[in-house]
Amino acid sequence: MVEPIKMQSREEREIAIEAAGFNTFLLRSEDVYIDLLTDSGTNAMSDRQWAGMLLGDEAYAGSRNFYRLEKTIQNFYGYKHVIPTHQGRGAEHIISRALIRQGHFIPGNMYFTTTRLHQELAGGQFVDVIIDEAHDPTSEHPFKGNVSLQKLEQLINKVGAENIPYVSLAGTVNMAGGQPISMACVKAVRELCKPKGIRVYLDATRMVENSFFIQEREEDFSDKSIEEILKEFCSYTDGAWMSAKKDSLVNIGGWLAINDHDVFELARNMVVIYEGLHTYGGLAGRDLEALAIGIEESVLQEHVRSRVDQVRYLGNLLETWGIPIVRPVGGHAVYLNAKSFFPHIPQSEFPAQTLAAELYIDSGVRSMERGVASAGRDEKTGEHKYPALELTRLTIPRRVYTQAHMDVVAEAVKSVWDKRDSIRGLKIVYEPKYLRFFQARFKRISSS
Ligand code: P61
Repeated sequence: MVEPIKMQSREEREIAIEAAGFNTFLLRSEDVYIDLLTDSGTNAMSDRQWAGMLLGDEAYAGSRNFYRLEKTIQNFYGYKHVIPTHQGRGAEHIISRALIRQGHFIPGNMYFTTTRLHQELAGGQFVDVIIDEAHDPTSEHPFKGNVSLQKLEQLINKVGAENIPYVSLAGTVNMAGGQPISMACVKAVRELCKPKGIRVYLDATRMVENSFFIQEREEDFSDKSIEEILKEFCSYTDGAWMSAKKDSLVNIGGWLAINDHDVFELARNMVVIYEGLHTYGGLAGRDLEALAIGIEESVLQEHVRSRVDQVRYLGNLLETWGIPIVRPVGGHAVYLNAKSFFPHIPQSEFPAQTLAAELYIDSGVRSMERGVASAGRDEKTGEHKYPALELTRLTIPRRVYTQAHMDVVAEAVKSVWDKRDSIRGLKIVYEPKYLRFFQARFKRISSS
């Protein structure tokens, strides 16, 4: 199937971004030329997946597609019990409400927007225990998603194991640049936590891509398959939540998987309040089928390699022109380092948001801010949280674009790079309370 795309004039794009409050989330997709906003739900489904869509068993209860999906997740991820959800944040909501109480602390390898919000809404406080290198865009550490065991241990000693419902691990780490966590690290976290009775839960959203990096970079794993690495990694955790819209190559879907039977029962009961019956979780039977097939396809070596290599191709092109990006290039996106791109724009004037808006105006390429707008405000002081990383994400959907598209994107970024000195920052003029970056509006700061 093909879809016509529009190439608009610069003037038309100026009007569109102004109408969108300089926020790429508020653009109409019709007004976008190459869409690198996200790899979430934007992947192309295969012929097998589309064929599977015709096999939907849309029974309210006990759909055969659910049992196939359950078996597939048990097979590939290795967990005992499975609950489907409409997408990742549905699963985050349920696991957070099931395990977190007021006054709890949840250590994790860097925050993710929706994950942290659900943990906070359940009464917990997220604590970042990722290694320091993750906050440095120039560090070449091969596993920048690793947990600092020292930071984790310090937190446990300070607040007590009984106040830590689980360690929240993500593979790969989205906000750090799609950076992986090593097998050695998850094992060590497990060893530290197990005797203290602290559970380890995994955000498995891009764990297939993480497994590829383990295969490539970690000793003893080069001759293991993605499938074997994925299953071994998950075996060191007690459960996982998943946004299947990424690794699993579907447009919608998610799940929660849990080994402990009591926690599973609690979560399975909650899913009927917020998502739907526990055998469909807000999804149609056909979606469950496409997801099961997507999981099988997602672990194929050639698929993962070509996917990660395409991301690197774009990163390497940008680097040859001296454009600052997060190193090493991660699994699903190239992250422009907006602080270095616009050293004259202070972080309070949203350099990464500015870069996303300017890139769109210049070329019609849509990207996403991952900096101060995404980080939100400190609840107590009301001030912006200023993250060390101020990034603009060029996210590559799976099986959608060609290398030629990557060339166009690189040239588009180069064009903004060449005029970077003349570009001014933004001020925020509207922001909602939760996850403000999705709906906030900005205006250009005038020169006078
Ligand atoms: C993305 F700007 N990611 O990267 P849901 N965990 C992880 C994710 O990457 C993730 C979810 C959980 C998106 C969509 C998105 O601040 C944002 O299926 C590691 O989207 O509910 C989603 O899964 C949540 C974009 C989400 C954002 C939050 O583009």
